[in-house]
Amino acid sequence: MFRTIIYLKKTGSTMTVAKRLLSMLEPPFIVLAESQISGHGQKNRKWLSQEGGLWLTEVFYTERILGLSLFISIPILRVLKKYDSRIKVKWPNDLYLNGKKLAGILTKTSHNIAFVGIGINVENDIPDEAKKYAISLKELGNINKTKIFEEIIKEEERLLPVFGKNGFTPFRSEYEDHLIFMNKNITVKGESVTYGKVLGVTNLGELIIETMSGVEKIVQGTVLNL
Ligand code: BT5
Repeated sequence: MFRTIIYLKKTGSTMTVAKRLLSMLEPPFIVLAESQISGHGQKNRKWLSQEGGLWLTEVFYTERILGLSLFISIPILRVLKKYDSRIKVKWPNDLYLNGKKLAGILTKTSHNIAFVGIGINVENDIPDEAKKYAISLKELGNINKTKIFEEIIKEEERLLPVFGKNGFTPFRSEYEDHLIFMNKNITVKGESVTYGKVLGVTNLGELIIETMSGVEKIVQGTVLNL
């Protein structure tokens, strides 16, 4: 599926390049960079992107938007788990190891086109000031970035048709099995702040929380506990 891969040594952000390339290139394609100067997450939060990490944006057509951002964590989780079985997912789609962030995913959609930004700390060192919240696979030993990239793309290409046909539903229980804070109390900041026990996720990817005033489903937000 992803036969076109644009490789960049250094760029601002693969997200920005991918959007610009859309006027010249037919999806699906991938923009991959060795390093990014202005890598970003949601709400323009800075994403540290030194050489050695896996930084890419995938662009592809999709008829299905709901559940996409949670679904994308599944092929990545499956591949990374081969290297450390303790890897967990923090709703909606961050991957964590030992309570620290290993990978972040940024999903944007425009009509029926998905822009999926994936950042994984693989062979990069984590700067001292970020060591309290970030972790790299490098700490587990010699792990090859290209191999991880190829494995993720292969797994994603295998699973995307399943997602296209059935949505997030077939992946929901696997996701919940790896969900950090499952059955624990958390605080989520979305349109408002919600406190309660995590019961799981819906087939559309909403987080289900049992609060003092009943069960709530959260469409978008940030879990504040990590
Ligand atoms: C994300 O945002 O987790 C999505 C990150 C997506 C990055 C990829 S890299 C390729 C593509 N091009 C881009 O410009 N972006 C995408 P968010 O949930 O907003 O998390 C951002 C927060 O993660 C920051 O505020 C830091 O706390 C933390 N962080 C920043 N850099 C990190 C890193 N390298 N490893 C772990 N945590 C990091």
